[in-house]
Amino acid sequence: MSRLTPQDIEHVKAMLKKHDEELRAQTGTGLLGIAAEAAGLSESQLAAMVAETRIGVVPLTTGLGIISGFSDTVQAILSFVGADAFVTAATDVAGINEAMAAGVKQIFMADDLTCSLMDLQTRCTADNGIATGRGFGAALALAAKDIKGKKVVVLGAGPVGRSAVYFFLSKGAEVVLYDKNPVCLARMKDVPGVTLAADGSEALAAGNLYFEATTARDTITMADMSEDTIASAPGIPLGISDDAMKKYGQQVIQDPLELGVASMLSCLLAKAAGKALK
Ligand code: 2YC
Repeated sequence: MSRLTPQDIEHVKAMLKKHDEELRAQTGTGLLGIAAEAAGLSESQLAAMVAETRIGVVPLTTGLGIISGFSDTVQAILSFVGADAFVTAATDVAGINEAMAAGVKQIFMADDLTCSLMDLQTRCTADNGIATGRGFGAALALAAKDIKGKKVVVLGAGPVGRSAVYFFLSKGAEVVLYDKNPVCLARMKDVPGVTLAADGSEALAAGNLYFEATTARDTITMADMSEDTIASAPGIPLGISDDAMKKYGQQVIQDPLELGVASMLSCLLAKAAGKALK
């Protein structure tokens, strides 16, 4: 999983409204609607659930430490989709205590390995990797109108890619999957509806709906794209080459944190309401 840099997220807060409009143009709905689709909720159901939240975002100094702007950006994304969210003044355990004293219902925390939103009442949790796979998967499915019976190409079989595979399968799509790590790829070999590709080119040749969830650059280039391509690309750094982005950028769904955090919220609230995420 890639660790964000302050540069990755420095413009997110100021661009939230513009990004929401871009997502609406690409998928037919905004950040809240995509997050709802990711969790199997209607937008109005999610809006009603979000209105009942009170989320403490607690900065953690463990390991490689604080990422400047990370907690504030998470808080801005949660607030943008209607949550009552705040960043604790204290970090680490003191921050958790501060959140408890402030009567929070949920806590958001991220160390170097795990990023999680937790519901104190139900003890449900939502993981950033799993939610990001569902959120970017939902965005691709919405942008493609209907993926039932269609082939979706997934590059990257890590936590995000695998979560997206299961989301696409739940929507009746077929998946062609590639990961350069044969161990990661082999984990998915017996999943019904999943075909393993021998390399990236073979995978990309299988269809024009792309899901890019690798940590490599230039996994998708100009030669792989056309005006019919739709790509959903959570991978950091962006896997789509600069020249392909220049020509086909409107057809690429991407952001460093917004869809993942909004989908963590929707997946947590769905689970806390007893809805099993199919
Ligand atoms: O500022 C803080 O509280 C830091 N402990 C946050 C570290 C986050 C590390 N994880 C990441 O950068 C990415 C995020 C997209 C979420 C998952 N991995």
